[in-house]
Amino acid sequence: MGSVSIYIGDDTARFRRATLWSSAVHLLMLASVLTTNLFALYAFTSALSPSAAPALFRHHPGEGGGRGNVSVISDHVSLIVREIEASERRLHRIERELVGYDTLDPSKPSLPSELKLFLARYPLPLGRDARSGITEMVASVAHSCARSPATELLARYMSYRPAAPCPTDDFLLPQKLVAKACEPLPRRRCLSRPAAYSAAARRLPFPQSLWNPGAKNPGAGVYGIDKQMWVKPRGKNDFLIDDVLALGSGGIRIGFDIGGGAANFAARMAERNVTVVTSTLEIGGKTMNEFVAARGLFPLLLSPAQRFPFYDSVFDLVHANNALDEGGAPSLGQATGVEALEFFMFDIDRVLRAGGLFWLDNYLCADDDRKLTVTRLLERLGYKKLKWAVGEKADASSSGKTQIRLSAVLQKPARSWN
Ligand SMILES: *[C@@H]1O[C@H](CO)[C@@H](O)[C@H](O)[C@H]1NC(C)=O
Ligand SMILES: CC(=O)N[C@H]1CO[C@H](CO)[C@@H](O)[C@@H]1O
Repeated sequence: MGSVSIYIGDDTARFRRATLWSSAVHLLMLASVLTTNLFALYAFTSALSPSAAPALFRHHPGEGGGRGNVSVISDHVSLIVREIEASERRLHRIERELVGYDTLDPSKPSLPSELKLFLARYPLPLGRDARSGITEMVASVAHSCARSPATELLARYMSYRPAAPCPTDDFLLPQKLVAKACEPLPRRRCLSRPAAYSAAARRLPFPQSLWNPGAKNPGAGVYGIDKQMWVKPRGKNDFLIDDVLALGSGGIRIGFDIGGGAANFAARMAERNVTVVTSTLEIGGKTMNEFVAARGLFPLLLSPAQRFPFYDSVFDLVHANNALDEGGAPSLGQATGVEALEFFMFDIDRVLRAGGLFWLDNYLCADDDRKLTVTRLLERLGYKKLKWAVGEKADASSSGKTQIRLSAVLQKPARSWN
C-alpha cells in the first residue's frame, strides 16, 4: 500500500543524503566528545606538578597543605568545565551547519518580491485584538525552505505576476518543495490552474458520487476505486468495517484516514454515516485530491511529516496503513528510526479521543524488529488490543524474504493526570 512520500520527485535521494549527513553528525559528535574528554584528562593530570599529583591522591588533610591542593583542583575543574562548554558550543555550530538551520532573511535582495510581501508583518486594521492579544499578522514558511535547493525552487514558485494566472509549468513545484520539507508553503496571489476535471463536469449527488465520481480512476490499489476492501476480506489481516464499527459501540462518528489514497475507506465509512477526512498526496502528478473531492469526500493535502492540523482528542477513529513509515519522517531524515515513529504515533494519540479507536491496517513491517518496535510503542501508550492479526507471506517481488503484515484495532485509554 501507499509509501506515499517515496514516490515524490527525488525523495529517495534526499533520504540517502539525510542518512549520510546524520552519520557525519554522529561521527563529528563522537570525535568532539572524545577530544573533550581527552583534553579534560590531560588538563587534570598534566597541570598538576609531578610532586603535587601523588600528594593529591595520598590526600593528607592534616598536614596543612590540603587547602592549597583543593584550590588547585577547583582551578582545574573550572578549566575543564569551560572547555566542555566551548566544545558544546562548537558542536552546536557544526550540527547547525550540517542540518542547515538557516533562516529566510526577507531583506535578501535575491528573494522574489512576492515572498517578501507574504512574509511582511501586517498590523491588524482595528489594532490589538483583545482576545488573542495579537497586534499584527505574521505569515511564515518552513525553516527548511531556506536550504538549497529548496530556496531556489521557492523563488521560482513565488515568481509570478500578481492577479494573473499562475505559471503553468510549475504544477509539480509544490510537491517538490514539500518533499524537501519546505512546508508550509507561502500563499500566492495568482489564479490557480483549472482542475483536471473540467469545472463543468457533472457532479452526481451524494451518495451516488462515492462510486461514480464522474472522473477517471487515477490509479490502482488504494490510489483508485476499490470495492473490495473492508467489505470482502482477502485474508485474516483484512478486518471488516462493520466489525470495527461495532467495537466502537455506536460512538464512531468522525474519523481521520492517514495516507488514504483515493479515499475508499472514507467512502465505505460515509455509507455508514461516519465522516472521515482523508489525507492524501498528489502521487507522481496524479490528481488524488481532486478525485477524492469528486467522490464527495473530504481530501486533506498533508504530508505525513506534518503535525496533524486538528485539535486534541477530536477523532473517534484514526485509520492508517503504511503511513507509519512516512510518519514524521521526511523533515527528519530518519524514516525508519524509532523517534520518527514516536513523533507520528504520539500525534495520532493526541488527536484521538479517549475510548477512540486506532485502526492499523495491513501495516507492512520491514522485518521482525520493526514489528516489535511498533508493538512495544503501542503497548507503552497503553492501548487496549481489541483486534490483533499478524500475517506472514512470501514477498512476491524479491529475494524470498517473508513479509510481515500487522493489523490491529486498538482503543485509546482514558489517562488521568493526577
Ligand atoms: C445514515 O443516515 C440516514 C439519514 O439519517 C439514515 O436514513 C440511514 O439509515 C443511515 N445509514 C446507516 C448505515 O446508519
Ligand atoms: C600545590 C600545593 O599546595 N601542594 C600541596 C599539597 O599538599 C601537600 C601535603 O599534603 C603539600 O606538600 C603540597 O605542597
